Amino acid sequence: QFAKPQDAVKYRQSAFIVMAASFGRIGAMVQGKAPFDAKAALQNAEVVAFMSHLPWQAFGPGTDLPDSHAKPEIWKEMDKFKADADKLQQLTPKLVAAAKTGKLDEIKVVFGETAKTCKSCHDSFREEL
Ligand code: ASC
Repeated sequence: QFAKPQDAVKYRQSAFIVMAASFGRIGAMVQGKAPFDAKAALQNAEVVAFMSHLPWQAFGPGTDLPDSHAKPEIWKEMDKFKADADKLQQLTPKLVAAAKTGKLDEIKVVFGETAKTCKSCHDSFREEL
């Protein structure tokens, strides 16, 4: 699927960047740093939900490049890594559902759970940036 390991690294980093941009836009609303815009929240939640499926395929064997911020634990504990990815993929449709209610309070709850899921996987598997 990827011609070179570096292509896989670029692919997954790009996917995370797009996902984080949309998640961050919702976060700004949740934190009161941006005005609540229900339509924008839903559009961004849909991007997060779609993107949450993409990065994991790019963590194949031989893609543990030293300057990629990915900890070697990913490849040593692939089952746990995959379980963390699955957890995110179970939560993101809930973020979409919450956004569809148009209620910031509902979005806040799922946003918080989702952010915790991001963070716990980063704590286990991402080198300090
Ligand atoms: C974000 C983002 C992350 C997560 C994480 C949650 O918006 O870019 O990596 O949330 O900070 O704790």
